[in-house]
Amino acid sequence: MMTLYGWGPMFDCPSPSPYVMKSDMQLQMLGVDFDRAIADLDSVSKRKAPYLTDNGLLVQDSNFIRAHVEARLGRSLLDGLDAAERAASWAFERMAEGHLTGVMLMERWLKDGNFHKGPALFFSDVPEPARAGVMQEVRDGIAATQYESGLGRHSETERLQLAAWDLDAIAGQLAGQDFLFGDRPTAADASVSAVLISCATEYFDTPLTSLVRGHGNLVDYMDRVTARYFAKNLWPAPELV
Ligand SMILES: N[C@@H](CCC(=O)N[C@@H](CS)C(=O)NCC(=O)O)C(=O)O
Repeated sequence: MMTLYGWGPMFDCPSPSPYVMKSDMQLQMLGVDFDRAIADLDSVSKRKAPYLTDNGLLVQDSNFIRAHVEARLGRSLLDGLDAAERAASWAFERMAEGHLTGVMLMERWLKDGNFHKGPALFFSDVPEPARAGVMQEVRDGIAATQYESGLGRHSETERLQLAAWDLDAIAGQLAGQDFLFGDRPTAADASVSAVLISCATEYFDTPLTSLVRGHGNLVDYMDRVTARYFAKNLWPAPELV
């Protein structure tokens, strides 16, 4: 039996993590039976979720989770796509996860109001006297990482412009289709829609919400994906709040 480790609904999203949503959707797309359990980041070497266990074998990272399950089943979430579509699929995933997510992360973690009603909840198990210091250390680390990547050197207006160009590209690819590459979901739909849902949540005070929701086809797409994969919460109660 496979178990996917992550977190269920928070911040008016099916998971606080776009990567957990992505793996959840991809396992559903592949049609495998799996359990869901709350992640314990201290128990795995990469200290990130999602991770998967499959009869004792540990697989870390959403990309390797998909590759593992596809290899086991002998089929792929890219089946039916031609070479150009497969290339575009990977590029859209990397843009959403490697770029757009950076903007979303800064909006959630580095804006005080958003941080305190959102990611601060992850620190509820840190003893009170140490909590503020630990939270500040983590936020400083995120700010430093984003500065190193270059994203943190832009003004907020510039960052949002970059996000708007990502969203234009996704909306342009989707156009009037149900999914990114036609009428059935493929690998990139899980990755891209999870990032869109994370950016579009109205839980946080961020211009990203209206940037995503300004594209009617992206709103319909998120609704379609949510109805298909997240109609019911199958995650155990969160241990983080
Ligand atoms: N490349 C990884 C990214 C996973 C990731 O960044 N997960 C975040 C949650 S959104 C995490 O576990 N962060 C904990 C930490 O960095 O300490 C994947 O695709 O699975």
